[in-house]
Amino acid sequence: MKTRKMAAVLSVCLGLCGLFGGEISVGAAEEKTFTGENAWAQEHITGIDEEGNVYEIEDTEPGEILGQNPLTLAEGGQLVNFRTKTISENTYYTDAVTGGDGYTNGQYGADAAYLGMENGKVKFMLSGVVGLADPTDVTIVNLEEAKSVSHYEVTGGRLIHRVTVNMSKTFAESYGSYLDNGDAPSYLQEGVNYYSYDGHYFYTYENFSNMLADYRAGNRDHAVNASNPYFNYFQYLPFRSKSNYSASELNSMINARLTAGSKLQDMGQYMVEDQNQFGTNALLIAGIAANESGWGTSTISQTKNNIFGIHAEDSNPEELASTFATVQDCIEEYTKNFISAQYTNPENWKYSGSFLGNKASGMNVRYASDPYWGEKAASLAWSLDRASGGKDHGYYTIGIKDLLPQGTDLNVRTEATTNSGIVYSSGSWPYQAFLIMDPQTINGFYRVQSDGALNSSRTAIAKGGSYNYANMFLYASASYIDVVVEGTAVPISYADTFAVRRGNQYFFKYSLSGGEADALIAYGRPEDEVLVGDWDGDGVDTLCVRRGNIYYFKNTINGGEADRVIAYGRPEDEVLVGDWDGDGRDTLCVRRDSMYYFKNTISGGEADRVIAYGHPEDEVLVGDWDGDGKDTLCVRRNSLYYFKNEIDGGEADRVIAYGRAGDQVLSGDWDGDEVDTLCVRRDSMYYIKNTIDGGEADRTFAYGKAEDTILVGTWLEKPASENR
Ligand SMILES: [Ca+2]
Ligand SMILES: [Ca+2]
Ligand SMILES: [Ca+2]
Ligand SMILES: [Ca+2]
Repeated sequence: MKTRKMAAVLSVCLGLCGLFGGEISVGAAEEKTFTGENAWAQEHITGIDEEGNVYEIEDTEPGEILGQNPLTLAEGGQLVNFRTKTISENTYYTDAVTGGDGYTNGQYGADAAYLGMENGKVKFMLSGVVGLADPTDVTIVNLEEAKSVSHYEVTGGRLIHRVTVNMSKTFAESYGSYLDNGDAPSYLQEGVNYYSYDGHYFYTYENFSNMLADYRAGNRDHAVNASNPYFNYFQYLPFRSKSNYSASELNSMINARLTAGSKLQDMGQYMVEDQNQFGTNALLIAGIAANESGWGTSTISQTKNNIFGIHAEDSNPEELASTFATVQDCIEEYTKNFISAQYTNPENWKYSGSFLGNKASGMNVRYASDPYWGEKAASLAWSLDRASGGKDHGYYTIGIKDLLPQGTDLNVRTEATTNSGIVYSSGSWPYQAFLIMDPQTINGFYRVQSDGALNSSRTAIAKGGSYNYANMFLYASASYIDVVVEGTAVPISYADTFAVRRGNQYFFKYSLSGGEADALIAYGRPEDEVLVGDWDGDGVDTLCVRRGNIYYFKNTINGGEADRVIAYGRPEDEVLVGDWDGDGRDTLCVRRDSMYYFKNTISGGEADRVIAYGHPEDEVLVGDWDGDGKDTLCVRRNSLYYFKNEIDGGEADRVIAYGRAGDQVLSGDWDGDEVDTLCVRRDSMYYIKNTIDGGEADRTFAYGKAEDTILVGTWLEKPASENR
């Protein structure tokens, strides 16, 4: 087994510590060994074609090595040639920004930008990383003598990266890869070749030497997008995101790409299941699996159900690779123990950022010798997404730390203040991606999805691989993060949102938007009546199942035994829920025609208050209409609403007309200002209004099915930092 001692990894301050104030952490030294996770990929070099097919490159002998010895180079030379070795030999280098070791394989990407000699080493930029290589490992090539040079082009509105694997041959002679980088940005034109060795800033051929000068100077002044760097969405989408495709949709999408006998048949569903359990975006996992297994056709996948080449040690990959009873087992092992527990875990030495990335940052740094491994998986994710309606790309807001290789090591904290504990720091890898959960900052911080799985108090990294999207978030200073993708995802709400009930299944949604549920539980029986309230005053609403006059209260959102059972009133009573006395706990009110029997404790016995109000046929809503902390009634007659702010009979305090007589109406605090307002429902459309008056809805969206039973509640406890 070829392994390599990692040099001590020290956070390099680069003289910027003072400038970055308290948000820079000093990393600890560590020493590790590493090898590619899928060394089979070094025996069988693969590329990707225009159709997203993964094919084996057969021309893998170094042959005649193009270029000159760096030590005897007279002058000139713009390119570094890494194709100087046989396929099983990696080239190791030092990352000039982080000080860590890196590795690449010239058979997967031949050319790099030549930045000159430094302390006897060849300085280069390749796949984003600025590195220092031993002069005996590489040659220097003049731009004019290379028959193929890696570049970007716009084809059919797509940004395509053509990667050369052999500069002594043309693309037609040597194949290389054709990597879809997504929708081409508007500043790039069809018919022009653009050059970039970081994938973010593009240069024309005329500016090739200016590009090298910019790289040496640490700026991108001559790029066509000098102030607007490009970030390939799926290459920089954190793993701690969710695909919008359902299990059955991802199955169909992948199946449509397969040839008979592929091991990926019907595996999309497990990628979605494991995503929801281990926090590993299913579309990204599908992209990795497709690349690592040649869409489920590789020998290791066929003979060992190993679609990721796990433990295919390079001394004898086909022999040593792990065997799995089923492909499903392999997906679980990979998502839980490789991605979640290691590559996305900032306390694990393999972590370099929780996204596919390239050689500068992301999983690609330590995972694969192929410098375009992350871009390849992203390319296949693009191809799946593009063929299926594009539901995923552009959905999340992505922020980047360091738009240039600066080496900032950013603290990530429990709350939105520098007084709060540091849970982890990003490390000094540039271009690190953060999933920004809410584009609105709090006290100068973004709420971000945590890369590492967290303990329940969000104060430390938890081991084991399980991940909970709603509860595992942290805060990072917005001063060090630039938003490069403004997503369409609606932020998590800590006020009222919806849950859909189907039989005894409850699908909870944590934002006021459509799409897949965030949590699902089974509780009680399909015929049960269900009530929602905050029975214990902890700020979170939970369920109560009613059978006749017996009420089964539950204080957590999960199945299992009730926390409290009481008998109250009669089986035929209509029951309302509200906080009638403003103590923070919801209790019941029994209605019999126009008589209301209010109870301020969860117990049987006499009512605390009895009033007569409205007519027996009135529809009644409950809410805190004036924000005084106490719930009161609102009587509805067709499209007229009579709001009352005290619990007594007599005249309404306010009357408005809203919506149509046939509308279903819900009440809730949709915007978190502690005042309840109305939401009109028409089939599966919801029209939310944040003030008590008529007129246009503040927010409209489709959710679930017209026949669904809908519940309203605050399902998540509000974190301290979210008091805006
Ligand atoms: Ca509660
Ligand atoms: Ca109460
Ligand atoms: Ca009130
Ligand atoms: Ca409100």
